[in-house]
Amino acid sequence: MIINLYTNQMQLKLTFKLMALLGAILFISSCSDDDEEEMVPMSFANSDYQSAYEFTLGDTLVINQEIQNIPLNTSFSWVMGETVIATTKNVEYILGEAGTFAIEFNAKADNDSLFRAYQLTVNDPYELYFRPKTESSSEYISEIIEYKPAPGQFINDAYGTMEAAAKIVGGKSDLLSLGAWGGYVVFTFDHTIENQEDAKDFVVYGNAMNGLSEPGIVQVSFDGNGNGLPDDAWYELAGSAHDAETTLLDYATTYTNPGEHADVPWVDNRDTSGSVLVSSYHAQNYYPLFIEEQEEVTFSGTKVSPTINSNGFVSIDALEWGYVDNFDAEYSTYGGNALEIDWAVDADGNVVDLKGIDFVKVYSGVQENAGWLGEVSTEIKGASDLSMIN
Ligand SMILES: [Ca+2]
Ligand SMILES: [Ca+2]
Ligand SMILES: [Ca+2]
Ligand SMILES: [Ca+2]
Repeated sequence: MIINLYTNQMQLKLTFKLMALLGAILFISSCSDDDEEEMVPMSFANSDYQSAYEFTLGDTLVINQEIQNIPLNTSFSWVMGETVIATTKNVEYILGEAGTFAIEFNAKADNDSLFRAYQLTVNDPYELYFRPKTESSSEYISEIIEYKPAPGQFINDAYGTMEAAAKIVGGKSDLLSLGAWGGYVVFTFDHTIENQEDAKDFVVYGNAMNGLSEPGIVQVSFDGNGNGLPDDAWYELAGSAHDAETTLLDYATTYTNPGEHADVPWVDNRDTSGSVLVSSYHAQNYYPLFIEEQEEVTFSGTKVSPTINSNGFVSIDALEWGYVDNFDAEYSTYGGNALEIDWAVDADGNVVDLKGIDFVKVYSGVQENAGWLGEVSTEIKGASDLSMIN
């Protein structure tokens, strides 16, 4: 009996030990299951990816990575050539240098990592599309791309027709009126006008005289996509009055066709209205009858306000510099206004770096009825590449 009792106790102890061991094994095995779940390596959601990119200088490179199972404390890096351009999962980077570059993306965790390589080509549009002048290049305008004057006393008449616009090609002896504020002409040359360093670059000829300035505002554009069309970014040459208190930026005015010889009503985007007043000296409808918009037309840009003196004889003072048909200090030297491409600013007023320009837009910068002078309206007689006339 004693032996039996002893044996039973032994069996009981053995059973407890086995159960404890089993429990431990179960515990360990369940723990190792959890570990395996956390150890699933990170991976790209997409196995195929675009590895080669082509951009234009100034574009923004954007690549978004989709990655699964990213462990905590994972660090990311994008290296372009030798330069770290981002330390985030996705990259957004403005390309400021032309050339061909290798890009490496790395994701690194304690016991895991991912890698991808890319090839990037950044094109300089000036290298691709700059049209240098040659022996046979003309210094003058080669083509009128668009002529859309605002209403004015010369519009639909001698100086305000499509025929008049065509005449300022190739010379500087004919006159083209742009009408009241906003009316414009867009032209090009047979080569790119180079931005000469520390020197003005092109001249626009007008009919300004002392006391008779009608400032026109100039915008420029480079054919950055090389298609020969002015569908690229435009930049305004910020003349001396660009930041003046009396200057209105983001200005717009809509003119309505009166359908006859009558004052042409307008309303601007500041809820001001007025009219381009007709005179008996010009008996035609002042509204441009050859443009597409025959009900009403809207122009937009900057409005400047030169001083108009009306003590007896009306006269209009020149703005200091940077405008067309404007009798500034240099006007007599050039017989027109010499302009600097470095004056170009973007819509936020930031200076832009242009190596050359293909397209020029000139628009009337003033909205005033100046007594016997009629509406203040910019006239131009042509334009030339200043580097070819010195
Ligand atoms: Ca220059
Ligand atoms: Ca273009
Ligand atoms: Ca005029
Ligand atoms: Ca004039």
